[in-house]
Amino acid sequence: MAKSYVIIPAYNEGPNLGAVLQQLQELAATLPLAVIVVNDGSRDNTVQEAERFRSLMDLQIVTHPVNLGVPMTFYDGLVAAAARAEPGDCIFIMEGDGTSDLAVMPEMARRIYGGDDVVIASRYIRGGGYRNFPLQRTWGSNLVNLVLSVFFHVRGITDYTIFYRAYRAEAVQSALGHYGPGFVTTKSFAANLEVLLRVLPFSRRFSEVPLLYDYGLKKSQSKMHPFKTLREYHGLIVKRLLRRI
Ligand SMILES: Nc1nc2c(ncn2[C@@H]2O[C@H](COP(=O)(O)OP(=O)(O)O)[C@@H](O)[C@H]2O)c(=O)[nH]1
Ligand SMILES: [Mg+2]
Repeated sequence: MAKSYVIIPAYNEGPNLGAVLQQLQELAATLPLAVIVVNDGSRDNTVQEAERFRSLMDLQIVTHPVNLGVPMTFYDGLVAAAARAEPGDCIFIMEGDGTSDLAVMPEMARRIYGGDDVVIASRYIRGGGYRNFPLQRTWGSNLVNLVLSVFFHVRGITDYTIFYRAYRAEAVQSALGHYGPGFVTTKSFAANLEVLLRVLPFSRRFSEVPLLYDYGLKKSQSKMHPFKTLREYHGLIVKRLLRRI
């Protein structure tokens, strides 16, 4: 039977991670899944929170002794998942802060098992949206997604910056094999767009499910560095225009 591998990047997510893993443990009763927590040099109780679930679910904890940032976390999480997954399995990336609504996960997995290559939890389709998100960030996010959809337009995709996505394992495995350690070159949250661009050449079918992104669920501080991220989105657009990516 097909299985889902759920990667959770976690940096100082002690206040949220227990609740996220608890929900995943409940979901595992109906959706066969394995969780891969990539603890990125957290200085709080993130590891202890994850360890509580070791005997309760299929849980792998990958630890970076020091904080390496989101791009290396994606890379190591994807490498770990790709090594274990069958080509027809599903690989998720979600957030560790409680904002990735697990209610949509079964539908995302169902679509991957049905032949989609990438399924995105989108804030920009009917039924999706933002709740309790700071106004400047909502505007910023809208604008960035508008710009990215112009430069990177992928049919079926409206949300280019959300972490929460499902990938067909085969697409991830092919992309990792092709790019090797050069899979991620960015240093900020823009890595999320880069991951999408890396799997694109190995993917044909894209779809989205609506996500209500409720930032009020988050109990930890944001680790987004807006300027660094924007600069790197710009860098990826330039590379795209030069046809280097
Ligand atoms: N591994 C790792 N994860 C990170 C890092 N920074 C943020 N994250 C994770 O990436 C996700 C998004 O970060 P978050 O602070 O929630 O950003 P925001 O929701 O955009 O404000 C969360 O699951 C974080 O734990 C980091 O340096 N390393
Ligand atoms: Mg978040």
